[in-house]
Amino acid sequence: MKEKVNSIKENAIKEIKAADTLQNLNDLRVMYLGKKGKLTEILRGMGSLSPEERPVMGALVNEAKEEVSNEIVKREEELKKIELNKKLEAEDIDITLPSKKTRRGSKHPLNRVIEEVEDLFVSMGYDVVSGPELETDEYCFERLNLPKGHPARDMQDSFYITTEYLLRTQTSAVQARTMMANKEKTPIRVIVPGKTFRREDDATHSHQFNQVEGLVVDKNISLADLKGTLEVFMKKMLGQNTELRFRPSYFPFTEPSYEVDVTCFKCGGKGCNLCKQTGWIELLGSGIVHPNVLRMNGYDPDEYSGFAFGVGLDRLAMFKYGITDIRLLYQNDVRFLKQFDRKDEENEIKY
Ligand code: FA5
Repeated sequence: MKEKVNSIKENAIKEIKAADTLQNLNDLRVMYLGKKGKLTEILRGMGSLSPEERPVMGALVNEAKEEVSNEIVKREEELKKIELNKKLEAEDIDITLPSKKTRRGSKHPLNRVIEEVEDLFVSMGYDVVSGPELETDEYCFERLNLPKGHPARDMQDSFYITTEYLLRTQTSAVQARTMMANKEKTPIRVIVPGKTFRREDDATHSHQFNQVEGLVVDKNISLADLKGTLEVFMKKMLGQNTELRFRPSYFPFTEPSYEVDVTCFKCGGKGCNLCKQTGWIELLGSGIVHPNVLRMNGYDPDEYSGFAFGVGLDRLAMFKYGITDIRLLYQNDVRFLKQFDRKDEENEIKY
């Protein structure tokens, strides 16, 4: 029996040393030390021994079990190390490989134009203000010298939500809001970029478009201030050679009023389908603030005068980037948007 114990032990130690996985090792643990394991079975069979032999054999088997168990622990440590090294090798990262390129979107042409306009006017001392897109009839029309039933209301085809509320047709609504909000009735110099809405739809008209309103109210403001400001504005945005045409027009909230056209960028003034053969494209409306508007919004027209303008920002973007259909600005076609790369944003963080 003694030889049997020794031979089981030696076999066990040999097999444990040769085990090449933790699973393998565990199988050996069960095979030799488990409830039905080879060494445990010998302990069970000791009933047939004499009372003197039993403690001797018991001690021998327990010693063998301990040796086998120690051997298992040793091999387990070795195998764990081997497996960890294998894992580390498999997960090895080559930090010298080039990184995956992150694809970045480009800034929408309209946002570029809006930011450029804001920067220009802020540099000239203007404040940038905003107003609600869902506007009341009072601010969109009445406070701009357009009482209910005024024939000039037909100039703009509006989206009414209720009889009192509409989607604003013009950023001019914020003219009245700004004058009313200025309780001390001090001079005003603001621009208002924002969305506007009308029931129109063709290559140069969209049902949703953007305008930037300009309003200056102060003492001794004249037409020369308006003209000078618009010249600086347009030349900065469209280039020093840009030609402007001031065409007398009518807006109920300005007197005199002008529409300002710019040479058609598609045909260079020769006449084409885009400019309806006129050689010009209308870009903005403007004028000297009507005394009624000043009065209605709390300014004394004998003391104050002002100028105002409303520019179509979509048209401005079309001019600047040579876009011949306004609808492209709202379709989110990546092939179109991708063309506006980020080369003028050199100061931005590069990835
Ligand atoms: C106005 O909206 C006036 N509020 C402008 C104004 C402001 C006049 C201050 C006097 C003083 P008008 O309807 O002409 O004016 O529109 C101004 C500009 O908005 C147009 O010249 C054009 O560039 C742009 N615009 C008008 N309708 C559309 C449209 N449906 N789609 C795209 N742009 C448009």
